[in-house]
Amino acid sequence: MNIQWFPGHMKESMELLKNSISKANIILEIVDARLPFSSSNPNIKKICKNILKIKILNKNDIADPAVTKAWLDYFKDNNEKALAITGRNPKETKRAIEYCQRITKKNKAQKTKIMVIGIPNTGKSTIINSIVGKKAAKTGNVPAITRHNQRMATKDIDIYDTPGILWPVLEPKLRADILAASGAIASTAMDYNDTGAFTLNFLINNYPDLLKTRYKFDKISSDRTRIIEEIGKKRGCLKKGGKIDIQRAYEMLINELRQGKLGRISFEKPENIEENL
Ligand SMILES: Nc1nc2c(ncn2[C@@H]2O[C@H](COP(=O)(O)OP(=O)(O)OP(=O)(O)O)[C@@H](O)[C@H]2O)c(=O)[nH]1
Ligand SMILES: [Mg+2]
Repeated sequence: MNIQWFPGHMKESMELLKNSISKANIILEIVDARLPFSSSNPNIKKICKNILKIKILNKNDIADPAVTKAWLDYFKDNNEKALAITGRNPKETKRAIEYCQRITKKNKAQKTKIMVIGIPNTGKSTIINSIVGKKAAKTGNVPAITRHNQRMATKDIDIYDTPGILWPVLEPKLRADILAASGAIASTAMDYNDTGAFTLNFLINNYPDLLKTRYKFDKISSDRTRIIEEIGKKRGCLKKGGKIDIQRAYEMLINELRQGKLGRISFEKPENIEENL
């Protein structure tokens, strides 16, 4: 199945973002640390114009630490400012804000105006709540929770939350698959069998030991169907009559991966991004 998800509200949000971006003197682009390339909206560069931008690699707590380090080196080599954080952790978001304040070199009397942008479900609203110290913005574990721009303020900063925005054609397929597996695509726009098969294959090729440990396999079978059936059996994903519900088993696998239950996993490395261009 071809994955596309660009509903009307995202198109409108993009227009609004274009018209409101100049309110900011610094932009935080929140990407998912597990997929820092694929989770960066290719249209963002154009609209950010000359405004200073920092890439925040969020959800670092569930990304592969060695791969995150490689990404930070990659961004540094490409003269892009980037920080890896865990957005739920106020100490880490404070570090991000202090960094913003340092590099905007603001006139002390003026507030730093920060616009937080990115694709759906990367943790924008969570980061803002952690910065302002209260649950000011609505958050959730499904994409497209934030639907409007919202300004929050502290003594020193104004910070704007914005809706997550994708782009009209998610290509190539590998990029769309990675986005779907990570949780950036609405469940109604993806097929759990397809994304599940992609995810299982990815884990077998890249993190076989994590898969073995989580589902208590002695070895990884060469038969993919058997593996997902075993997972389904272990998680009680059964249909009437005791047959394994493969779709539910895939959904379970994807959800456990998204929650970091298999361990710290990254979907892409800097040396592979050509595959996703
Ligand atoms: N593991 C982990 N989960 C996080 C982190 N930050 C946010 N989340 C989770 O990611 C999910 C999405 O968080 P939100 O803050 O609603 O994301 P958003 O980018 O505002 O999403 P939209 O408004 O839909 O675009 C929630 O389940 C958060 O708890 C983090 O640093 N680590
Ligand atoms: Mg939000």
